Amino acid sequence: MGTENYTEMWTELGLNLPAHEGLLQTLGKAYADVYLSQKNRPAGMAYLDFVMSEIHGLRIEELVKAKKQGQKVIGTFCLYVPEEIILAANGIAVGLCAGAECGTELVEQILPRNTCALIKSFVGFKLAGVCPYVEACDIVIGETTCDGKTKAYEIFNEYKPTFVLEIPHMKNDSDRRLWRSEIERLTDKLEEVTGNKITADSLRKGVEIVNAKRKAIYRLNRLRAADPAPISGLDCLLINQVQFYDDPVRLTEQINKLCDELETRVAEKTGVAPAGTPRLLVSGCPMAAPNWKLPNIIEKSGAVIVGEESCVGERGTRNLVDLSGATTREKILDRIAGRYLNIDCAVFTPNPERVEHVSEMTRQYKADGVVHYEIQFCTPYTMEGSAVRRAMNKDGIPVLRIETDYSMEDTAQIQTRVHAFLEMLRK
Ligand code: BJ8
Repeated sequence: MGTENYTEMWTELGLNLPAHEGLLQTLGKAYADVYLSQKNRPAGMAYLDFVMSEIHGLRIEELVKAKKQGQKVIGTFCLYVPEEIILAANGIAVGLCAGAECGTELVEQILPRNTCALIKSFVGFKLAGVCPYVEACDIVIGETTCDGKTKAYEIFNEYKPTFVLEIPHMKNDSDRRLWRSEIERLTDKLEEVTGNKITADSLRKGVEIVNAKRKAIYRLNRLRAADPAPISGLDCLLINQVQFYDDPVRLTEQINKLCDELETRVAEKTGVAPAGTPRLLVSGCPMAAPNWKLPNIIEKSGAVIVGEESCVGERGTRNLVDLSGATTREKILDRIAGRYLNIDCAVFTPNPERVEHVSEMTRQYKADGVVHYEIQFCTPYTMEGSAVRRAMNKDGIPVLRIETDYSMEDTAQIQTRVHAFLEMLRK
């Protein structure tokens, strides 16, 4: 991860330079160990390697330049915040959820210790002054999803202006009306922050850009049904993580190019691992960058991940906004609201769609087993773990539940459990 020539920019953004330098070194080493050590990677992953090498450099330079030209940067923490509307206001969306331990001592002075690692991480990145994305943001949009996030935004607002969207926890008609009015409130807020009017045309353009990105990622996912799998789960996870930071049009082009290459690999039966390698689906909590611990253990143990049922995965990309017949601003916002309320996050009750989706994905991607990923102290996904296990067992698919955080202390223990699970699958 390069540090050349960006010191002035990082200073202007207010980063804590020594701490930031330490973070870049740790990240660079982790990326080399986890990603660059993989064998038989598609050539198209070179673009992602480049993006990662410049994740705090070139991309931030682009954001800073855009801000100087009057664009606003809008930070988000959840799939429920529609990127389409941010684009329609001529804003730039960046996903801020963080996937590494950072500033833990500072965080634990203001948040309970038993808060999930993802929440501690995004607060920690801000308190430690090491995230140029959050520093570049003009505003962040939070949401009332789980209790931890809902309350953490009150505190986060003391450090960065935070606008909180109310997310219903059920999907009845009254919830749909509430959500639709929240979409209107978000639209008003974005118009105020950016100074731009959101129109039917700008919404249509925003929807087309985001639909194209989701279609490309979905195309990529479908290619993973092949045996041998043409690309690793680690690489697909990276693409899902980078899509929250990179320019959406440029990334879409690169993913489509990668898919062209993968189609050839599938036709030639070229894989990242031999045919017959155990195929696993990972389901559960989101894995925000640079959270690669569990997939790295799984794939280095001799399995291949063929799908992610997660917000940094297919839960976030599978549904498109249907624009057919929607010509007015209101109609397009209706469609956007409807698309987002289909997301089957575990904070909803009841939430049978998610379990059905896990089951459908195991069939589509021919998974031999499911690893259910639960971030410690995440009540919604840990609670749903038993429902996922019961449903998969009915389908004859074994489930391994892993509850962990972002520390590396339990790596050996998880390795042992993953090895035992793979042994059982091979019998
Ligand atoms: S739509 S999954 S991105 S809320 S892991 S912070 S749930 S305690 S991240 Fe999420 Fe939106 Fe739902 Fe997706 Fe809370 Fe659980 Fe922590 Fe979580």
